[in-house]
Amino acid sequence: MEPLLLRALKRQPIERTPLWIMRQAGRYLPEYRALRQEAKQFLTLCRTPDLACQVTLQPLERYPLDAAILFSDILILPDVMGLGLDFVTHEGPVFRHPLQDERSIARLPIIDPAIELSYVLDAIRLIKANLKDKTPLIGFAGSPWTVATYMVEGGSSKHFNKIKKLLYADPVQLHQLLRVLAQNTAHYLQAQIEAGVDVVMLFDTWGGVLSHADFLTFSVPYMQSIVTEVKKKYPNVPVILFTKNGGRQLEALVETGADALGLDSGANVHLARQITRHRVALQGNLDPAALYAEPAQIVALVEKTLAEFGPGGGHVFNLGHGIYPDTNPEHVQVLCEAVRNLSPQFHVSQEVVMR
Ligand code: 1CP
Repeated sequence: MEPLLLRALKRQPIERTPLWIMRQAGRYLPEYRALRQEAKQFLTLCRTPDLACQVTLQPLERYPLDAAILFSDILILPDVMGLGLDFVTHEGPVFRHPLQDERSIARLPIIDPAIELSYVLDAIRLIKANLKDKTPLIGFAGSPWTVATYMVEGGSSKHFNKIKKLLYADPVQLHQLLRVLAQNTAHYLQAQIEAGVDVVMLFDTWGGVLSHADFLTFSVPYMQSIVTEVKKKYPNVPVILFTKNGGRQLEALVETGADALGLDSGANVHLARQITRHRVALQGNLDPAALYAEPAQIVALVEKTLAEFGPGGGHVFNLGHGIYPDTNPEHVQVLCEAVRNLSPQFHVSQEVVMR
């Protein structure tokens, strides 16, 4: 039988709700901090398959999670497209060669992931060999719009002035950039699948900063073209789309042909169920800050979340966004046990649910 996560993403009947955690390998784990200190640079972890593999597996050694997620970053792609990525302490990601003019956009290459991103593909093969088919592996990339914000802003941004200026002053250039990114991203995700990932996810972290009309123009079509390209070659590999603050955009996201949509903690789950009408699975959406609560309260919040998603398949438990670095690792164990213990009651036989 297929792993629980894959059956849930395909909206098949399941016996309990699967759980994985965004940023499950990361700074809240002391063993991650130790490896990170040894490697000195975050990017060294990403570029060294053995280290990326070790970090990917760390949370699975501690917790009974239902998926592993490749340890990498959405900004690895623009790095190898020639922008040169650094992570600066207290500043986050910074590109040495941000996109500043038409020429720099026109020069962007179509890359061959087997060459430029071979270290990611090697990491995937190593992780898969270690997971021994028990636990599925999630591969990922950023959405073209989200990655473009970093490429044009030069790093993280609060107000997105530069990319919004490009959007209004020269939309043709922005579309050109998004087209190249969509093509590279589709090839990159196909290569990740060839190397062994079982599911792919697109992180559209900044889709929510666009107006509804601009979201339909500058984010959705490029995610849709990636879904189409991936599905053409790998129709059975589930694709998850996660637009942070995308609760208003669910109909457009369903129409991309994705198998599942991630919901952030602000999303109205009842409304999301009504809009999506079981055409996709839903993933989420416990507030990452809920893990600051006492164990008994965490259990109660898990039950509340499960009840909001309601009975039947098509739900993958997750946080609404990445886990915070100052989360108590013992509280993650509480979360795992609560989802395991409380979710079976939401998956009684179809017959009972129908009545
Ligand atoms: O050790 C450290 O200090 C590095 C912190 C870190 C980590 C652990 C960064 C820097 N990236 C990652 C790994 C990462 N990034 C994963 C690994 C798998 C996992 O366990 O989930 C994933 C899926 C990502 C995806 C990612 N990177 C996103 C999308 C998801 C999200 O959080 O919204 C984004 C926006 C990034 C960019 C990025 N990389 C790192 C940071 C601090 C940031 C965010 C910068 C910003 O806020 O603008």
